[in-house]
Amino acid sequence: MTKNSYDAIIIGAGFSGLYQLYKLRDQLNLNCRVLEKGSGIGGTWYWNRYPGARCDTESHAYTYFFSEEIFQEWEWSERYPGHAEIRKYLNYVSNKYSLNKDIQLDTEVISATYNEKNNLWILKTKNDETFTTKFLITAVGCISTTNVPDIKGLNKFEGEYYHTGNWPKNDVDFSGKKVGQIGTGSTGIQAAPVIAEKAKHLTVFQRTPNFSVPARNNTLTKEFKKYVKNNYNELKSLVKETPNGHAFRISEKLTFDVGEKEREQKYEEFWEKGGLQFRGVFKDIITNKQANDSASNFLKKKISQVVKNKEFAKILTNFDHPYGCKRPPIDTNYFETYNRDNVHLVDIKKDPIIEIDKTGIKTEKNYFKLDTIVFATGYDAMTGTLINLNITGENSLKLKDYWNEGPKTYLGLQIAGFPNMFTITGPGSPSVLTNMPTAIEQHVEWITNCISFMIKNDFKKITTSEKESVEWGKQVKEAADKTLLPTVKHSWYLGANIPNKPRVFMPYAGGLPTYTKICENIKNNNYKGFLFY
Ligand code: NA7
Repeated sequence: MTKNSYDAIIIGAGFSGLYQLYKLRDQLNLNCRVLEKGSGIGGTWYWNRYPGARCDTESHAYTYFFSEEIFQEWEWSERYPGHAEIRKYLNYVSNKYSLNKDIQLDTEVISATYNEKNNLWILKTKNDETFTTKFLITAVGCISTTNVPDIKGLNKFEGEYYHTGNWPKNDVDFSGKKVGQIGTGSTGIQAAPVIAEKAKHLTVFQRTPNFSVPARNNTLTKEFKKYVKNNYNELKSLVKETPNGHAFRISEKLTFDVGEKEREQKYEEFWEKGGLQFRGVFKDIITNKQANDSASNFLKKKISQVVKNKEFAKILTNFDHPYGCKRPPIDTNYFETYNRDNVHLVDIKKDPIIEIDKTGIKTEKNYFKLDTIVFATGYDAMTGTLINLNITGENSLKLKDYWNEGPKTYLGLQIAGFPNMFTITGPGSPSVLTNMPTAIEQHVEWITNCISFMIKNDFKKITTSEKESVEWGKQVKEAADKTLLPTVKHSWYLGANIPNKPRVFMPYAGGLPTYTKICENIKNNNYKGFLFY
């Protein structure tokens, strides 16, 4: 084997890339290389260092479960891990298994081309290196290609501007600055309170209001840490059993199984508990519009009670979608931030941004002088990064063209016409609808088993068919249509946040346990739907 020639190349060194390297290298003894664009490991958490950047999953679930040793050795400090602590954790895992020596940093893959004659993938990098590999595994994350909206005049702005997903390594100094923040998704809701505390003034430009429940973050007590350590097996089983891969269960009760008084008590109880588990208060919140209206009205009432400025409260609660059907944010003092004297809110649905000039943002009715603009405007999610890798499969088929009308995959794991390539948490898998490390472990283990099966049977090539992909696409659609999720107009789950992106509901909404069962049945049925040569 020549230099730069591998059994497996993994693109990306986040949660998925690290675990995949460990499994293929240390379990299957393959010669592996991880190629990572960043100058450090961490994936999402390498890039997302914006003020307030923190995971929305509780730390005792946002963790690897594959190794009890890691689980017992590592100790999270807070209920929700912050970005720096997550990087520390991933570096600890990487050092523990000596993964670093097989990770090449500062290496951006700019193309991947399947060579049919030799049944190999050829990868080119930005720094002009060429690699070949038998297996290509994309571990590029679902939300890693940033979306900076194409606003007229942005290039003329003389202040500083940043996208939250590409935040400078050295912290940005907001002191004495007039800051404008565009976007109020999970990221914007985390960032605004922290920026407001540091900046002279913050103007938030909101397109769509977002439901948010208090995170109720705190430092973990000794007792809780002990509980976590003593319950490794229980927690490991729990995250695999719940539809979203979190360490909380969704209630079996339906919203209208109980009377009004009990319903309100439940909402209050879950509001006090805080976090994403609010969506588990009743079983039918995401599937029944009336049930959803009830929960949405409770949240609307809560927000209106917090925000003192009546005009702001109206803008913040003028919802156009059901609760939980866009990715639900959780927050620390987000709505309270609008009670500060140095914070202003602009409803850009009513007063749209016209252009950016040298000194600020011009809306239809106003002008906002700014020193710094923060784009918390999200991502070209799920397909953007894969398409940008410039992947070409059999018969010179480009992924970009194959996905012209939306992503087509088999199980979100493989793409017809792209042999020996696996996509960890690809479109068509539960991915972003779950706690990511849980979904990642399931995918990595499935891929490892599949490659092991090929090695044992001396198969050189795995692919899938167009027919299977179309069938799987129908199942993904059916699962989504059983919920209210596809009813949202502006949802990145549907690609609707990116101009001209096809509108297809991309993640599998049938729940992680159902999905895992489907994958296991396929595996146990000699990988039905896959073709081996
Ligand atoms: P999101 O959830 O996509 O939020 C992006 C926000 O930016 C959202 O409020 C958008 O409004 C707004 N946006 C996007 N484009 C524009 C333009 N052109 N003009 C004005 N406002 C715009 O991204 P996040 O980074 O917050 O969260 C991503 C994921 O990270 C999150 O779901 C978690 O999984 C972690 P819109 O709602 O589209 O009207």
